[in-house]
Amino acid sequence: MVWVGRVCCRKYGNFVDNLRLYVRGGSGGMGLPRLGGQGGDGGDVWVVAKKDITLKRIKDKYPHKRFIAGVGSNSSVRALKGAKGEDAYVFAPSGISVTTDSGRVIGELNSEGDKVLVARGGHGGSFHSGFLPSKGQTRQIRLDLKLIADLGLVGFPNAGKSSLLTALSHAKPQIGSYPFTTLRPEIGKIMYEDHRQISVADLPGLIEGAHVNKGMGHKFLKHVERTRQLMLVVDVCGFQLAGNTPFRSAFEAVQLLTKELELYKEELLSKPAILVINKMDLPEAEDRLRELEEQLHNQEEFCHLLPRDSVPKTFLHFTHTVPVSASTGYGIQHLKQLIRQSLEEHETMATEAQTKERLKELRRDVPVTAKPVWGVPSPA
Ligand SMILES: Nc1nc2c(ncn2[C@@H]2O[C@H](COP(=O)(O)OP(=O)(O)OP(=O)(O)O)[C@@H](O)[C@H]2O)c(=O)[nH]1
Ligand SMILES: [Mg+2]
Repeated sequence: MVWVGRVCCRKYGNFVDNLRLYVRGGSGGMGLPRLGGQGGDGGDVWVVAKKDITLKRIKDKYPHKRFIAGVGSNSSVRALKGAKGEDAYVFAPSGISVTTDSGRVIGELNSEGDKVLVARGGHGGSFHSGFLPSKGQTRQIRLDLKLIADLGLVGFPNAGKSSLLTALSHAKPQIGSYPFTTLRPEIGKIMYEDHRQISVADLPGLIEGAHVNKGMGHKFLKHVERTRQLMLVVDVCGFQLAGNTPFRSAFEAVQLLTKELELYKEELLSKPAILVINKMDLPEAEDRLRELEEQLHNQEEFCHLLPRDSVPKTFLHFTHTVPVSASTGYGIQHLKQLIRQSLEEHETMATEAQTKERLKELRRDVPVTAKPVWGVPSPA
């Protein structure tokens, strides 16, 4: 049996984990030489951590990605001291580090309400400056989501996430035949022969209702936000949490996990995801795998198997679907290679997208009509 194919139509998602912004403090206001009046200072630009914001939302809401604070008021006979310009705020999620374009850290946003000053406003004109104002600070800054790992393991309890991490890396997480063996994330590193390392976060098991804080709930889902890609792990023979909860087949598990992610934050589904079908050493595994394969090829058609409100709005399309056995090691080497491939493809795409974006910005800054250069005759 070899089924390590792609069940994929949309190749990669568009999860945003970093963002480059143009920020400019406001210019100061003019002073008033006749009466010694002082212009108002320009407004400052701040990045502020706020709940329920994502980098993607900032990108969508401000496609130009320019944040410019207000200009200070000029000094006048009525108000010798001009008013300060209005501050501009960039609301961002917490778990962000704010850096300059060259990578120097300006500050970090770790919890809601944290603020980082990214561009100072110019001074208002006063006696000391001959009543002339100064311009505000201008900068390109980057907001980088602080990731805990490249890959995050997502699955129902007992799917074998910790066993898989053990098979892939040197990590030694706790493994148990009871649900919720893993209670907090553990990071393992997959080592490759050329010394490349990829970090994998073993996360607590997800259960139906996690988005409303059942099981490990939000605490767990928060960690999923901070990994570059997802690796869904299902038991090929299905899963039942307890005697009084329904049995879920592998296909149902995939959809229910998708639904939980969707209900918590739809954007999580735009991360590239690999599907690992574990426990291929079990006696009925081959038959169950064939069934799952067919169902994944026609996800919509098989959704009647699920309760209506558990059907996800959009189905996950995996970059790779890989049957393995964490116990026997079957498929593990291949999975290791696919993980690397998936991350590298995504990195290339992200770099290409960034280059394109920079080019677009450069084009915007260059005037449309080129000026003639000295010594070079301009075309008649
Ligand atoms: N037969 C078989 N059993 C496996 C395999 N992988 C894991 N198991 C068993 O499944 C049970 C659960 O494994 P864990 O690795 O603890 O599962 P988990 O997904 O980390 O579980 P939680 O931490 O509770 O979410 C253990 O008894 C493992 O020995 C496999 O490939 N084949
Ligand atoms: Mg575990």
